[in-house]
Formats: sequence, C-alpha cells, structure tokens
Amino acid sequence: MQQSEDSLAAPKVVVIGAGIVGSSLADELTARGWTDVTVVDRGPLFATGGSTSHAPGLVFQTNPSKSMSEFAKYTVAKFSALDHPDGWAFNPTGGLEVASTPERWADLHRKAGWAQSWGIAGELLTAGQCAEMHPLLDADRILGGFHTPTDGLVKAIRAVEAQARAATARGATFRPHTEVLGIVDDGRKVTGVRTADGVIPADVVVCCAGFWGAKLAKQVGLVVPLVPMAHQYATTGRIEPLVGRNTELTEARLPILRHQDQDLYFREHVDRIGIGYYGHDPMPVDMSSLAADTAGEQMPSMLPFTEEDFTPAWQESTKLLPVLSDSKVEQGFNGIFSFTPDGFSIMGEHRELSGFWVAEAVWVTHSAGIAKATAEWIVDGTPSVDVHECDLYRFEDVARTDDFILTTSSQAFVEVYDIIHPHQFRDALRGLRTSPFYARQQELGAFFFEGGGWERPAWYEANGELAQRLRDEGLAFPERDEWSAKFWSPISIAEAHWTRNHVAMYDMTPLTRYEVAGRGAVELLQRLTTNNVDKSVGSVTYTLMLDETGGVRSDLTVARLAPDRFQVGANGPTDFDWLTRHLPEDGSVTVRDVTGGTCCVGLWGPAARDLVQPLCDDDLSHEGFKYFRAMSTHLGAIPVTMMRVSYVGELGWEIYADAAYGTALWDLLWKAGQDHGVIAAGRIAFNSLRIEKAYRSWGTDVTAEHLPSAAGLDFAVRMTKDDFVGKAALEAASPPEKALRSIVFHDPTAVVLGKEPVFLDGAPACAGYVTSAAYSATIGRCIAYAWLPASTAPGDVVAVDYRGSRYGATVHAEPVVDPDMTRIRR
Ligand code: FAD
Ligand code: THG
Repeated sequence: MQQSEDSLAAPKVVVIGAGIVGSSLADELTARGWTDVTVVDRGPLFATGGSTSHAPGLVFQTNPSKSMSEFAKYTVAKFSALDHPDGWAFNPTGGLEVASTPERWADLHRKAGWAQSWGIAGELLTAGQCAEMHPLLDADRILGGFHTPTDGLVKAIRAVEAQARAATARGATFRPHTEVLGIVDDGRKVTGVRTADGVIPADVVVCCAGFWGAKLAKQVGLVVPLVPMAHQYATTGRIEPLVGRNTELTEARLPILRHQDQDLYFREHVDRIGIGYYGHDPMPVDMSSLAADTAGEQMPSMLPFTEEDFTPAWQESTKLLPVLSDSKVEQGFNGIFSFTPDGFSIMGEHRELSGFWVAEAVWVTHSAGIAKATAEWIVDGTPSVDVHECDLYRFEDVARTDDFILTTSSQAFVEVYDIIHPHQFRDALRGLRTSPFYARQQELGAFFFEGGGWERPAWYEANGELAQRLRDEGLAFPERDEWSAKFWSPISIAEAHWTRNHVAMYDMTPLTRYEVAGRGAVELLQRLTTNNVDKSVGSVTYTLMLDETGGVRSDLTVARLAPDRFQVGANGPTDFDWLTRHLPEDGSVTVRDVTGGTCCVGLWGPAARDLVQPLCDDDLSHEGFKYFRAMSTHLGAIPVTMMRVSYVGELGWEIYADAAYGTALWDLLWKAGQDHGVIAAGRIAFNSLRIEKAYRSWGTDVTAEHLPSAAGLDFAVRMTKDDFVGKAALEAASPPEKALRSIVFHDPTAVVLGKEPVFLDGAPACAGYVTSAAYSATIGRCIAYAWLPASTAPGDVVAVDYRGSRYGATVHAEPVVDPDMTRIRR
C-alpha cells in the first residue's frame, strides 16, 4: 500500500527517445524510485531507427577525460551484468589500438597513462604480441599496440531491451510510434509533450532524442550544440580464417581493433569484419531534408553508402589485415550520429524552462554512465561524477551560433582519431574575441592560445632577446622533448622569471566577470558561497561555490564595489548559470556578464607599485591600499577599478577599465613601465607562477568531485557563517581519502603536461594522477599538482609516468614559492 502511494507521488517523467540513452535513463530513474516514466519513440521498439539501432557497439573506455572514462567504465560494468534471452549484451573481447607511426606509438604510451590514471587495466604490447592477440594483423605494419582487456562490444539493441525491461518491471511504459511534436509548458515549467494522440502530461521531460535533439530543443528556445554527422560503416564478405571460429551467438572473439593513424576501426561479425571509417570529409546532415527523405522509413539514421569515400579505407584496411584482400565490402551505410564542438556530450536542465532536460550526443560507450549521472541530477539534485565538461551551459554565447557549432563540430569529426596535444587549439574560427590590447600584443609577437573564444597570448616573441640575456646570465632553460616543446616557448621561462624580479603586464581581459547587483545581492552571494563576503565596500574575498553535496563548483573572487554591487571574478559560463538559477524570485538581484565590455591588465612584480603610483593620485602604499582590497580611481585620465589581487602571487593589481579605454590604458602602463623594465607576459608564465603559489585552477585541479578540504581550500570556507549551499554536506562529510598535493620533480629536465599517473615510491599500483603542471623558473624544476592518497605528506617520494618514462618527484609543502607571503604583502 505504502509503495503504491509512493509511486503515485513520484513525478511524471516523459523520456523522448528509446535509444540506448533513453532506455538506460528509464532504468536508472525507476531504480531510484521514480517509477512514473513514459518513454516515447517515433520509431518501433527496439530497433527504433535511431543511431543505436545499427551501432556496431565498440567500447574503448580510455579517454583523456576522467569523467568520460568513468561513464564508460560504468557502462561496461552495467552492460556486463544485463541479461537478455538472445545472448550477451556486452562481450568483453578486449580492445587493441595499434600504432603504425612513431608519433602514434608515443601517444599510445600517453594513453596507457590515462588508463592507469583512471583505473582501467591496460598494457602496451609489441607488434608481435599484437599479432598473436589478433592474428589477422600484419605485424610488419605496426610498431606496437595498447591492449585493454575490459573493453569490448555492446549489443546495443539487447542492452536497450534489457534495460527497458527492467524499467518496465518497475512501472515504466514504452510507447513506440509516438512522435513528440512539441513540448507543452506553462511558461515556466514543462507540463507535458504533444503527440498526434494528444498531450502526455509530465512534470519532467528528458530529451534523449539523439541527433534529433537539437531540433526539438530549438522549439523551446534552447540551443543544443550538436551536428548530425554521417559516418561510414561497412561489412566484408566471409573471411576464410574466421570461418568456424565464432557462432552466431559468440559473434566475436578477437579484440576490437583501432587503427587510428588511418581513421579506422574493426570488429568481427561472426566470420566477417566490420569496418568503421572517419577519414572522409565531414558529412553534416541537413535535418530538414533528412526528415522529408526518410519519412516512413525504418532507419532514418542510415543513409546510402558513398562508396568513393570508402576507397582509401579499404586500401588501408587490406594493408593492416591482409586477409581482407580476398574479400570485398558486401554491405555498407553512412550512419548518422551527433558531433559537438568539443567532443563532449550535452546534459542538463533548461534554465528558463524548468523540468526540461537533455542528455544528448552520447556514444553507446558512455550511455549508461551519462544516464546514471542524469538520473542522479534529476532525482537527487547533483550527479555523483563531475559533469562540467558535458554541461549544457558550458558554452560561451559565441559557441552557440550555428556557424560556430557546424565549423567546430566538423573539426571534431576530422580530429576524432587525431593525436591532440593538450595545448593544441582549433585553428578555425579564431580571432572572434580579442581584448583591446590585441594590436599591441600582435606588435609584440604574441603567440595566441584560444579559450572561451578569446585570443590569449601564451608568450611574446618580443621577449626573445630578454630570454637570451637571461640565459647568458646563467638562468636555466632546460631542453624539452619534442612533445612537451609543442605549443610552448622557452621565452615563457624568461617572462616568469622577470615577473618575480621586476614587473610584467598580463592581459586578464578573458577572466570571466559578472556584476551581481541589487538589494538582494549580498544575501544571494552569502547563500551561494562559502566565505564571508558581507564586508566593507572595497573588500575582495576569495570564496568557493559548492553544490549541495559539498563539491567545489567554482572558486571566485567577490569584490564589493558598492553596498549593493559586487564584481565576481569567475571561471566561466557554468558559474553564470549557477548564479542565475539561484536568483531570488522577487527580482532583487541581477547578474550581468561584464567581461566583454571591460578589460583588465594584471600588473604584477616587485616594481609594480613604483610603476603605477606616479600615475595615480590615491595612495597605493601597502597601508593605503591593502592586499585583497579594491578601489575605484584614475590612472592618468583613465577611470579604473584596481584590485590588489594576484593569481601569480606577486605585488600588484588587477586593473579594470571599460573596454573603450583599453588601448590607452595599455599604452599608459607600457610607457610608464619603460623605466622599470616592464614586459608583457603570457599565459604559460602565468600558469607557472600560479602553480608555484599553490593557487588552484578550477576545472583542472579541482572540480565538483572534490570537497574543499581535499582540495586544500578549507581556508576559504567559513563554517561559522549562516547556512550556505553545501554547508550541511560539509558538516556530515567524512575526511577525504584523496588530497591535492604539490609535487616537485627531481630531474630539472623532467616535464609533464597533465593527467599522468602517479605511483608511490616502490608501490606498483597507481596511486593518483597529475592535474596541472609547469616548469618553475623560480626553483628550476617542474612543479605539478597531483591527486594522491590523503596519507601522503611532504617528503614522500613518488614517480610519474610520462609517455612511458618514469620521473621521480617529491611531495612538497605548499606553496613551493613564498610560503610566508612576503612577496605579496609588502
Ligand atoms: P538514438 O539511438 O538515435 O535514439 C534517439 C531516439 O529518439 C530514436 O530512437 C528516435 O527515433 C527518437 N526520437 C527522435 N526524435 C523524436 C521525437 N520527436 N519523438 C519521439 N522520438 C524521437 N558509439 C559507440 O559507443 N561505439 C561505436 O562503435 C559506435 N559506432 C557507431 C557507428 C555508426 C555507423 C554510427 C552511426 C554511430 C556509432 N556510434 C557508436 C554512436 C552511437 O550509435 C550513438 O552515439 C548512440 O547510439 C546514440 O544513442 P541515443 O540514444 O542518444 O540516440
Ligand atoms: N582574479 C580574479 N578572479 C578570479 C581569478 C583571478 N576568479 C577565478 C579564479 N581566478 C579564482 N582563483 C584564485 C585563486 C587564488 C587567488 C585568487 C583567485 C588568491 N589566493 C590567495 C591565497 O590563496 O593565498 C588569497 C586568498 C585569501 O586571501 O583569501 O589570490 O585570478 N579577480
């Protein structure tokens, strides 16, 4: 009785789409007690005609992203345990990725590192060992491979059906041939979906419509940045050596195979080989013609095979697997699935239309993991895995335009199997957002990185002479290996060194900043952040935003510029989203993105005060303008807001002005700086200096996965403050098992770039992983952050695996540079 009352009370959910995502979500929701779930699909069950219906189902779990790897691991674990009368839903064939070039072989070492970091078993094999494992391989064509025993094949339709059955047993309903024609709402929240048979009422609608999702979401004013893209898949005729090895039931025994140097992957289909190909030019699909062309068709996601595009694939396939020469392509199609600008899935709730959720651009590989996180998000309020990389609201405005989405998603298709350097930025659609200093930066030979659509100087070639001089004077410039020397310059060492010893100008314009204003502003910020921001006008506070489970959603600087007006230095669009979602209903607070309308120079270094004081009538002395204070003043004729904040950990200020004053501000500081040896310095130096100072970078070092205490950020949490989001969770939390540690490498030439596995001295099992790292000009060694067991302490020796090389390092007390803060507080 009690139970049926409970299920009556459960919110009504409609899931759009009975593909792998929709069915997995129905299972996850009902397992959490939300049993009033209706899954509708325009197609039949369970071969609906969506991408899942014909996905060959290869699951390679290892991904540069920890979260995506977690999603894949969960999918494997879940699907391995599914029961289907026709046979396996998951077949653990193992996965083998081979290298035919030295670059790929080196990169597989990096990939083996990710696998260790994220807890996926894997091993690098010689060419001979690969051929033993996969006898169709020509060992002479390859240099080696990376084998993961727990990878394998998903029989997608069976996985859909088994999960649908579990959901149905708990009360869910699956309705085939029911197309959602529109979303029904009351202006604030969803109330149902409209179908040809009428409205199905709903409190929650989750759009799992795969590549149709963008079109549906547009109806409710939501941009879901994905592009339906065709991708070729072909099956050969019978391959003699395979005949008799498999039954229809086993289907495949050989490891699934990737030959990424040629954009190819392979699997067995009993005694045939299936070949997938990403080498052709991107084929974005026009949804309007698709809908018309495939109306009434069984498989709208299958387009005719374009044989000419497959010619190079076939040639390369026969080289790698020579036995294929005796066969030919018997069947092929161009299948459609979603690509996104950054390759990540898209999940979250519509901000303006409560109850409308999306979970899209999801591979079979990550499907159950994404579905679980979505269910947790809907039911519990917070996913248990950090999802910021997949957040629907991670995109800057510029990244939500059709042009941007199409161009970058097409590039994501082209690069899907490419070796991507961690500091490699796209080259299409550059120059979209530039600071007012851009022309000056170009004159100084800036090499630009891209971030959030912004052009950001990484280093300035103009400092090449300075670097040479410092080298002559004995400053160390260790040689780098070819990989770590990419998108990097030794000039950055000179820039960092110069900042610590003289003064430098950093373009901080791209730092996301919001104006939070109104009667209710202080109350909102007090409720959403961990530190006390209700201080005097002119105060600046470093503080955290937590989610309900105490995970760190962001770290902010909150400057009180007027009693009811704050400037919030933030980490990006997901912060805007969080603030906006929590705005009080009474309109007493507004949040406005002021980033693009303003600009900012970080002026830092021991000579910063000497440089800027003569330009300013106000007292900029240590007593006159204290650390972590803000002031509105003038530099020359230019109205500015100065904040005595320094992410690089030096004396100095962030100097803000309206964008219109930008060039004049730069020129003023530059001119005044000539007597003080001022330079312009870039992101690489910036990053190195902040790591020296133990300042975390949210999203890389710290995410919602971590409690403040684990991340070493307890100092920004006031447990004595009135209630704030996450406080209750912190009170209830047990001590974390992992902690973020600084490690310092022994070998001055050792360099790591991030995500490498870390081993405790003498212990064979991976103990943690690197987050960010940089060469420190100050101590002449690479410094990194690593998540390690909380039991580790300064002095402990660790080893880091960098692309197959082991480097020793020691856990160091934080910060590594200037622990007494004498450089900043003077
Ligand atoms: P879908 O399976 O497309 O499900 C969406 C459903 O929504 C459909 O059933 C559709 O009918 C329904 N729908 C849409 N609009 C409406 C509406 N208005 N009303 C009602 N219902 C609607 N992934 C891997 O992980 N490994 C692989 O090896 C792999 N290989 C692939 C090979 C090919 C050739 C292709 C095309 C894809 C491959 N993928 C692979 C990707 C994978 O197939 C998809 O990412 C995944 O199946 C998407 O699942 P989904 O549930 O989101 O979408
Ligand atoms: N400047 C401004 N806002 C920001 C950043 C910034 N917001 C986002 C991001 N960067 C926040 N990260 C930090 C991290 C550390 C510090 C400032 C911003 C910092 N910390 C000092 C410390 O830890 O010793 C002071 C802390 C304190 O006094 O409470 O300076 O770069 N505007």
